[in-house]
Amino acid sequence: MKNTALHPNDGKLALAHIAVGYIALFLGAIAGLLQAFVRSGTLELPAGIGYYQLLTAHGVLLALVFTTFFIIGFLYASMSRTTGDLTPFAKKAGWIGFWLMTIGTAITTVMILLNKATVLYTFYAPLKASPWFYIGLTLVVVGSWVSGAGMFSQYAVWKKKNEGKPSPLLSFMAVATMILWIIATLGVAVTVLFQFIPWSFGLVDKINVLLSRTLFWYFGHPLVYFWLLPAYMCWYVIIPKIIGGKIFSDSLARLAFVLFVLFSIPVGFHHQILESGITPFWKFLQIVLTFMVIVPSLMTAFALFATFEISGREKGASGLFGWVKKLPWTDVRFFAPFMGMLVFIPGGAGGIINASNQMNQVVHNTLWVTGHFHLTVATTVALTFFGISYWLVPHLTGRTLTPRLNKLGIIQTVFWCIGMFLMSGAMHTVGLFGAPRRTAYTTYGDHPQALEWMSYQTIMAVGGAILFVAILMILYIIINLAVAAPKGTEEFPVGEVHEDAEKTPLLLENWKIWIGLSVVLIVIAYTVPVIDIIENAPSSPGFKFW
Ligand code: HEM
Ligand SMILES: [Cu+2]
Repeated sequence: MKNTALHPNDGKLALAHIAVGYIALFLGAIAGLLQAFVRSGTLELPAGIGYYQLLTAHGVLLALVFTTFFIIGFLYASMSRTTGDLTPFAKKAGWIGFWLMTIGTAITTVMILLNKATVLYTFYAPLKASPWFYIGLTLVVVGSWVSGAGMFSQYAVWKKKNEGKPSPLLSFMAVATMILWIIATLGVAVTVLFQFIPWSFGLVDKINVLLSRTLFWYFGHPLVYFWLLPAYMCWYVIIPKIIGGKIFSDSLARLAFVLFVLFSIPVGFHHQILESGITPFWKFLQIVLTFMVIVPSLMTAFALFATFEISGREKGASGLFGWVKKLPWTDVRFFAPFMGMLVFIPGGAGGIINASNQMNQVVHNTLWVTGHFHLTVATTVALTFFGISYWLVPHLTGRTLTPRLNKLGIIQTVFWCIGMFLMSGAMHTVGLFGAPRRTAYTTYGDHPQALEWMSYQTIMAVGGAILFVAILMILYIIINLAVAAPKGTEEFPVGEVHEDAEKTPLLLENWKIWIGLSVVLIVIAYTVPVIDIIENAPSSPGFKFW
């Protein structure tokens, strides 16, 4: 493994992805800020902009574009760092993928801005957007597949040169993440290519709504693990190095990733608990599989705290919690992802509530759900991605993270946590009182219950404003790290495995077994209900309500 900076060409590829990701973050956050103000009744949108138009832009730009671009950039950088300079094929695939994704994003964004695709980021049928919206999304997905192919070939070349050795942990994790992504996106590709595109072009009149939603959620749940796994890469491999410790166990980390690949896909029905037309047995089965994901999640929590404690004790900490003081609290490369980890505790607990049949009835389609994913993706994942950017961007541009920018990063993290505590806390609470998500400002004819929600929606707006300040801060820091910070070398931290850890069994690297098992689970969980849906679910013409 080389320790110097990445090959400049590999660095450019990663940087290009990260740049598009941050542009999407900025645009999406503007929409988010406006939404929070509209919902509280403080703002009326000018120029005929619709609330749902903004909400579509927010969901697409943040949940789909910011995440996917950042992740692919980070994964490419990780591959180059741990398996050596990218092969010409991997590099070419990376650039073709980048341009396909960027063109797709541009088409999709323009359609949303033209108000021709106000269908929210879940694009539920029978809402019908311009075909170009779906074509843009298809290009994003196909582009990501091409990038995936580049990473797989890079990995295969390394394996061939290093027969019998386990691959570098970070590359193994990048490959696992892309395998999960490709299996998952097959579902959304099928529905978009065979259902939405022909239907939105008018080639067919009707669409099987339940089938399209089922295929969407076949993708939509693993999507959240596609966001999380790169954050876990940082937690498992990068944080140990930053805190001056070692990776607790290489095998445990790999096993956790394999389990995520297995259990995060055949579980989409937990987003459809209240959907009619799916027999309770199949919902039950998929919810049982959903809860299996708790196993690798708790393994991760265990391994991380073990790393923190062992490293603290090796530095001389004593007592039950003495190691806490040994953590580098003033280093933003540690602090931001660590706060992300902490927020994942209530975030994960909320997820268990959402996935539980009875409790889901209480929170379904309320602002509680929105509160939940602003903790998980918009805080745990986002803060970890910021934490990665603080060293990755200067590493790629040949600059350094200065003490001033480091300090600003700490303040940014604190702002984010305070803003999110207010916004997400108010969303969770008012959701329990029944306030619906995805709803513009309304008092429902001054209904007393709806009036009760208003003070919470005001707190949401205050939190949203603080978050937006934090967005401006992170952009200021990133731009500085990219073009203005002093020249120098910033480390790409990669942890080493603790001497006491067990040797890694090569079985964990046998992708044929894991992909095979994943397919078996998917076939068991989906075949019968999907045949039932194809045969019996009614079809609907399209609607345009905006
Ligand atoms: C400046 C920071 C942010 C603010 C002020 C904000 C605000 C909001 C608000 C008010 C809503 C709810 C709208 C409704 O249901 O009526 C919302 C929805 C959403 N937000 Fe954010 N948000 C922010 C950052 C993020 C980030 C960083 C992500 C993801 C990485 C994200 C992902 C989402 C998603 C996926 C939705 C759901 C969209 C839908 O229901 O179709 N948000 N946001
Ligand atoms: Cu889910």
